[in-house]
This record gives sequence, structure tokens and C-alpha cells, in this order.
Amino acid sequence: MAFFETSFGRVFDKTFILVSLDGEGVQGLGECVADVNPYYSSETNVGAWQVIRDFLAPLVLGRTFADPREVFPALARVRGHHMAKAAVEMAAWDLAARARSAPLSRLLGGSRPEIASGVSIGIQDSLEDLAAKVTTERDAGYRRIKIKIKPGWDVAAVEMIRARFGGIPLMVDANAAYTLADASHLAALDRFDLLMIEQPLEYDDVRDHAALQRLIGTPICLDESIHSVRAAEEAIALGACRIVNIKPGRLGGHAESIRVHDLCAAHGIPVWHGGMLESGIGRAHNIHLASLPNFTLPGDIAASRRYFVPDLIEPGIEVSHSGMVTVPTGPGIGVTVDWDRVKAATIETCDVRA
Ligand code: SMG
Ligand code: MG
Repeated sequence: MAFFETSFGRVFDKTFILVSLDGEGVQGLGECVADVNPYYSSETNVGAWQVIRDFLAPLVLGRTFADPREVFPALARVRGHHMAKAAVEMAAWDLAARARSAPLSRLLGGSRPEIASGVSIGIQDSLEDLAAKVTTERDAGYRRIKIKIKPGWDVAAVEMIRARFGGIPLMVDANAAYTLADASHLAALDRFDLLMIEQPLEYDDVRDHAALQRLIGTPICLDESIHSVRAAEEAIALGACRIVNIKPGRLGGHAESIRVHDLCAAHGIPVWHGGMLESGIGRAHNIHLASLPNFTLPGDIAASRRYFVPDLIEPGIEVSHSGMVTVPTGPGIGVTVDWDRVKAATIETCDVRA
């Protein structure tokens, strides 16, 4: 993949755990969104591997679940490790949907046949490079553009985009790069009519975000801070955000994501689906979840070709010229995995049985 830079660093490639769960004569797949380093969240691939193999697998293998909603509660003895849990839980959803020969979206409660796609542009080496990227993605049809920001790469970048690209739907994501002391600096973004500013402050903070939201006009969207339904309840109660980014990996899977989706809907808070640079397998899961009704804003669900050429699925995820992605209608996640490519990319495997 081309490099992708956030306030916490630059990545060039991607290593992740693929969970395959056998049962009811079918196979379910889940992709773990942990990374090699604990920079976006505290989880890592090595940690998730151990937690899945030694602690999560024994809690699900050989057991019967009437509904995939029972999987996350069955893992409750293990604290945290939501990305590891989500990989297992989402594989169980794919398995359940395949066993019923139904698309995953139907089991999740989704109804949209297609979802609106936005794009996330990393920090660039220059404003010229950024302008080139914005041109490419705008012309590809994406419904909104998000740029990553950090101190030293914020107001001037947004100002350049507004000057050169006019009123395109635009937002920024800071990945926790600021503190409340930066409130007046962040307020300088108010004049650019941004859709939102995502996670400006600490990854586990709610209180300071509430204070910041009272000081700036741009709506705050929380990403990292929304690690559980309880965290979402606290954020909404305190007024820490007006929009929520849902990532099943951060929340522990589809069931917890649906609970946050429903909670936000009840409070009039729109949600959108985040991205974790997933392969087509994780991306397919995201597309199904994003078909639920309160996902009213375009998500970070872009085409496969932005990151992976070729993807692990064939065909890859495509985005139409009007910025839409079709929700697959086949059983489960409804995409075709190219197992030769998966095998060629595999570093290590582990088989766990009941
Ligand atoms: O999947 O297109 C994607 C990436 C979207 O910007 C994106 N994700 O904080 O929202 C976010 C970042 C986290 C990924 S960096 C590991
Ligand atoms: Mg984010």
C-alpha cells in the first residue's frame, strides 16, 4: 500500500490476524484490526494472537449459541481486548448468516442496499501533495473527504483545501494530538465549515472533549474514546460529542456496535462507520454494519484499490462514481476470498479445537 500517516505515525504495510470459525457446516471469517504497534489503541497483533488462542477460543469452541449476540457476553471474563474479541465475534456473525443463507446485513438489522463512502487522506509531505490527493479522491466520487491533522499540519491544510476546492464536504481527524490548552487554536477551524473534528483530545478522554465542545462551533466526533456502550453513554450525557464514529473492532464486535448505534439514534446523534485500513474481508463486515439506519453520514469505507492491489477478495470493494458502495447480497459477508492470495500472504497459522 501507499503510505498512510496519522498524528501517531506513518505506515507502509499491514499485518493482521484473520479468524476463521467452523460450525454448522459453514465457515465464518473475522478480521482483527489490531496493528503491529500499540499506537492507535493498546492492542497489538502479538497480544491479540495470544488472547484469541489461549482465552477467547476456549470460551466459544464446542459451544452452541442461539444468536451471535450471545458471543460478546460469553467473552466477558476477559477484560478489554476488544479488537481480539471483535475478530472472533464477527466471525461468529458471518458463520450465523451463512448457516441461514442470509446476507449479514439482514441479521444485523440493516436495510440500505448501498452505503455512502468517504475517504481518509493521511498527512502528506507538502500542501501540494495534499492538493493532488484531494483532487484524485474528489474526482473518484467520494462523498466526503477527511484529512488527518496534527499540530503544525492543521489550519493551513484546511485553508488550502477550502481555497482550492470550495465547499466540498470536509472533516478533520486529529487522533488525539491536541490538549484542551489548544482550544483557541482549534476554534480557528470554525470558520471553515467542517462537518466535524474527530478525536481532537486524549484517546480515553470524555470530560475535556465536553469542555472543548462548549468552546468551539465545529461538531466534535469521538472515535478512540468510544470504546464501549458505557463510554458512549457518558460522552452523550456530558455533551462531549455531537457525532459518533463506530468501529466494531474498538467496541468488541457487531453486537456492541449495534447497541451504540441504537443509543446514539435515541439521542439524535448521527453515526458513521470508521475504518482501520482493513482488507476486503474486514471492509465487507463494515459495509454490512453501515447499512443500519442511523449510519447517516459517509463512512471511512473506501475502495480496495486505495490500499490493497490486489485485495484478498475478488472482485475487490468498488466505489461508484457517485461515491456509493453496494451492500453484498450473498450469504454472510457475501464476498469471495481468494485463498491462494491469503495463503501467499500468511506468516503464521494456528489451529485451535474444542
Ligand atoms: O480504513 O480508510 C481507512 C482508514 C480510515 O483514517 C482512518 N482510520 O482514526 O479513524 C482513524 C483512522 C485509524 C486508522 S490508523 C491505524
Ligand atoms: Mg479516527
